[in-house]
Amino acid sequence: MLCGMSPSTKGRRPTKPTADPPARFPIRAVSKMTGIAIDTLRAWERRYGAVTPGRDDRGRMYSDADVARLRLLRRVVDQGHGIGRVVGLSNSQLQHLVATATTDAVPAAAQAPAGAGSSEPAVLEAALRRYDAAGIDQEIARLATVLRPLDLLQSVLMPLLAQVGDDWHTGRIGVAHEHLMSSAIRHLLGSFLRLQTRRDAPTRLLFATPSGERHEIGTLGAAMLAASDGLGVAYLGPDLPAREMIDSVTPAGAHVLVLGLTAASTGRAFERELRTIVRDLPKGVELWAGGRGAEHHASIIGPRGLVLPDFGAYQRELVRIGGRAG
Ligand code: B12
Repeated sequence: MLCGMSPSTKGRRPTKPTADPPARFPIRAVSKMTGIAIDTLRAWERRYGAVTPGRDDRGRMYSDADVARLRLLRRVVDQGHGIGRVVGLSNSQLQHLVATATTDAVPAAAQAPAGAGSSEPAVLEAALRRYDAAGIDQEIARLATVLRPLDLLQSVLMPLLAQVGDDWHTGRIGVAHEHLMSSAIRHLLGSFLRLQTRRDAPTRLLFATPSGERHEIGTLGAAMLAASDGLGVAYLGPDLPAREMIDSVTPAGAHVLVLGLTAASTGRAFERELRTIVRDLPKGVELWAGGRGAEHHASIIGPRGLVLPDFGAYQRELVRIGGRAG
């Protein structure tokens, strides 16, 4: 929805109506979604005011409306129109230009489907029922290109896992489905972590789940977030005896030990492991715990460490120790 052109802004896009949905796509994702090179995006903005993206501490953030307009501009420019000539047109005028064009210059494959950032739960559910691992990978990987790591984790992967858990618990799906979805998510997070891990990061965090706790995805997600924030990460994985963790902290040069605990993290043996960690963790090393089980064991962890209710709280701690908010 774009208002008409006033003479003073000839050639410049009129100011944005406030109704636009929140800006949520970084420039790299927008370049992929529109097929417009990053340098061109910057030039179109700087020289012609094609769109005026929002900004956060990591740079430009584009809204859905920005992406839609850029796609239109690209199609018109692909037909041979000069950006300087068409940038002042409204979206409906641009659509008219496209519609009247003899040939549509933009190949179908280059056009991203509408609502690129939103996940179609039905898509993932249907893929899961068909045991379509590639379909699950593709949908999650698509979301990973358009969402910030924190949003991917908090608004897609964690709710998806909770849904899978409920569906398993109510018998709507089987254990095999749960395994399929959790391994797809584990692999994706693992490859992200590998891509983002830096060897020279000054501040390092060690990640593990205690002995008896085989649920690792929340912890792996936390490791991925720390790596994407530019911090050093050593991911030790699930089900690790307390002694092993304690003995690894100093040689690993870790400043923080991060534990992941789920609702399944219960029992005397488990509590003994936690107490050993709290008692023997070297002084000066911080202890952070997250996941539903962390709140359950706050009385053991609390005096010595931090209980983090969700990834938002966790992200704030990462920033406190030098992470750049991803
Ligand atoms: C995937 C899964 C498995 C996989 C794990 C695969 C893997 N490599 O991780 C496998 C198949 C191994 C498994 C096994 C079992 N599971 Co299981 N599992 C799940 C499932 C579906 C997802 C787990 C997960 O990753 N959750 C992550 C999120 C969704 O959990 P959350 O705690 O709500 O986390 C929130 C925050 O705390 C934060 N967060 C999460 N982690 C972290 C970490 C950090 C550091 C931070 C900062 C934040 C944070 O993010 C979330 C959203 O905000 C859950 C369902 C669920 N709702 O969790 C069941 C679930 C945890 N499992 C359950 C059970 C019972 C089992 C088994 C005992 C089953 C059995 N009989 O064998 C075994 C136990 C294994 C063991 N010893 O640990 C139950 C636990 C119920 C209970 N109260 O005890 C659940 C809840 C399913 C259910 N609805 O009943 N499971």
